[in-house]
Amino acid sequence: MTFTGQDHAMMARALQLAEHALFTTTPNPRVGCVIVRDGAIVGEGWHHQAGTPHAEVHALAMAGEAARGATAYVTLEPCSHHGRTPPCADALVRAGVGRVIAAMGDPNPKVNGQGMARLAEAGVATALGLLEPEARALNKGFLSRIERGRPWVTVKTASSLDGKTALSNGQSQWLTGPEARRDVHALRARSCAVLTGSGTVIADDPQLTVREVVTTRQPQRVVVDGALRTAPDAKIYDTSVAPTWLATAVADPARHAPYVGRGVKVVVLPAADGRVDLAALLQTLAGAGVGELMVEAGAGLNGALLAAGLVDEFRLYYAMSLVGHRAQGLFDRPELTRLADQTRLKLLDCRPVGADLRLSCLLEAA
Ligand code: AOF
Ligand code: ZN
Repeated sequence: MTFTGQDHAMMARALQLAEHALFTTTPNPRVGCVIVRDGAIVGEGWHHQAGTPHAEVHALAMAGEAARGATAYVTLEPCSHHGRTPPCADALVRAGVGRVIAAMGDPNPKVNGQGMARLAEAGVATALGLLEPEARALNKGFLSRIERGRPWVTVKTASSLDGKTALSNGQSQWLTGPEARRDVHALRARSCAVLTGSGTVIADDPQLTVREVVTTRQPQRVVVDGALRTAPDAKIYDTSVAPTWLATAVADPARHAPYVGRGVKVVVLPAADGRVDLAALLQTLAGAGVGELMVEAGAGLNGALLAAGLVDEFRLYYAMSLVGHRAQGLFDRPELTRLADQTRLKLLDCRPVGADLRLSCLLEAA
């Protein structure tokens, strides 16, 4: 099917609606829906939060009788399963919608084509693939979790222009300015979880919560601490603020007790040389519904994730300052002896944020 200019405009609107819930739907995808009758929008909706009605239900409620014979634009294939809510495909059929255009199929094995099939069986005209790249980008975490069994991993760094995060004496606050900090909090707010390492917890005692932008949900925190070096009274283990995971190679329950007592979920993972298996950790997190994982860690964990091929995206903030090459860098990795071994990134976006510079990049191979 060829799509018209109006089809594009309506799907773009549906994507815009889905973005209203950027911070809140995890582990569910962000989904928007627009219902159009005779060229006019008669219903709009988006999925707000897991366990609450899906996008189509809100849009159908707004459209009422006007949904009969109308076209529904949905950013994700309508569901066919009884989950926490009944199937949207059935609701669309019942409302008498004449045509459903979905930006992309839902890879959730419980749906996976059955939503479109159910609509087609009921005589509804269907089409798939309008603004699909945009729809996939919006739900890169949900898709990664389902299609690859691991979260979409974005490593965030903040450094001087010469790529240093801290002086060799450990001084690190602050390089980048308040605008960049707010931008980082927005990235945290959309993430299902934020990952850090024992070194960062010991050096900075961070909370890794969202404070600079408005949100109703805090991301989970995950600490990689192979040898249990972090203090159980660290701020990040205050689980009254947000859930915290502790990933360790130490299997002794007696040593877990001080963390467990604070409500921390301790996961024991396979390890080599006391360093936890990061691929196994990501698999565990995906299994628990973590789609978008943001990494705010030091050069050690950043380098280990990079070496293990587990980084998808980079969000690099640069202060317009120079601190010299004796300070601490961003990615700790074995020294390269051949330039052919360099990690190449693809630049997606480059913009000033306050007085700082922000780069968004993908791993070139991704
Ligand atoms: C839709 N419209 O707006 C969304 C869908 O646990 P439940 O019942 O909320 O179902 C969650 C699953 O439903 C989720 O994993 C995804 O496959 C689909 N999400 N489907 O028709 C929506 N959010
Ligand atoms: Zn649904």
